[in-house]
Amino acid sequence: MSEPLVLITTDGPVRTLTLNRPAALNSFTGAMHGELLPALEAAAGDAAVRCVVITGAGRGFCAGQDLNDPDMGSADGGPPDVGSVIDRLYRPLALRIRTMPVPVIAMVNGVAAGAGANFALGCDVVLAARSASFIQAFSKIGLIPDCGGTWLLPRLVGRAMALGLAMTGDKLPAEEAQRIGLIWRCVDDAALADETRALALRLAAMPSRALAATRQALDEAMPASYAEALGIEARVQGALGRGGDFAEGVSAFLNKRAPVFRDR
Ligand code: T3D
Repeated sequence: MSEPLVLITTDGPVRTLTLNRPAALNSFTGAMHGELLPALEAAAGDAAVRCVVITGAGRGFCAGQDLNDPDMGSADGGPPDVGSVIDRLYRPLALRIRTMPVPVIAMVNGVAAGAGANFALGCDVVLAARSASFIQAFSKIGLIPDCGGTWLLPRLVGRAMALGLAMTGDKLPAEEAQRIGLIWRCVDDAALADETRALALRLAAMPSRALAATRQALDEAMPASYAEALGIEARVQGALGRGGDFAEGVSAFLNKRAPVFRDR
């Protein structure tokens, strides 16, 4: 039997999905997409999962689209229908990450290039090994940033930096990525797994519904006016206020005990 292209492991409330094509730096094939999206769906539907970690096997995180994948080609042997690949495979993946009911951590263990970089950047928290790097590799093969890159990059680092990264396709070391605010943090390679586990367990113990709503509210408020953002906050906060986690959080605070959050 062939190895799974996405390894799935569970550590208490933390579900880890490991992209598993190390010989090709875990680049995306149609088959790998075919395992990844269902693995995310399964994590989203499992009430016991309260945080998801995504990482790569071997020395890389993900080198983007596998440029050898026959799924890239057009059915009639003409030029590849890249738009359809994006629509069929990357769009649902990027949207799924952004709508998970629990926090998603990208544990970037090595190079993240092309759609692999933007897949990581679309996650809620990006923790990278100091030796890792981020490459907007698209311009080198005549494409634009995809997997959410056109939306994410200027919002994370501003237009000037986004254009510089996207046009040059230069390799950005993890330390520099942290310095410019592209990622949350970079840590020593040897500490990456432990630091990620500690953060994942910490987030898993927090109110999942509020964390997912925080992501949603930030994304909604991004293009909104100040007044509209205040309206979004009132609506989202109103819904959270009716949930069990808010009652539990307040009760735990008043009774000087640790809260146990359950909402998802
Ligand atoms: O349909 C569509 O195309 C739409 C979707 C587009 C989304 C995209 O992601 S477009 C961007 C695609 N990605 C790239 O262009 C990156 C290509 N890879 C690289 O530039 C380099 O591999 C890296 C800078 C990421 C790493 O360089 P390095 O020197 O550390 O490793 P390497 O030797 O280049 O790669 C190691 C192996 O992985 C090698 O195979 P080999 O020679 O040992 O058998 C290499 O061919 C393979 N590999 C790396 N990236 C890809 C890949 N194979 C297929 N596709 C890849 N993207």
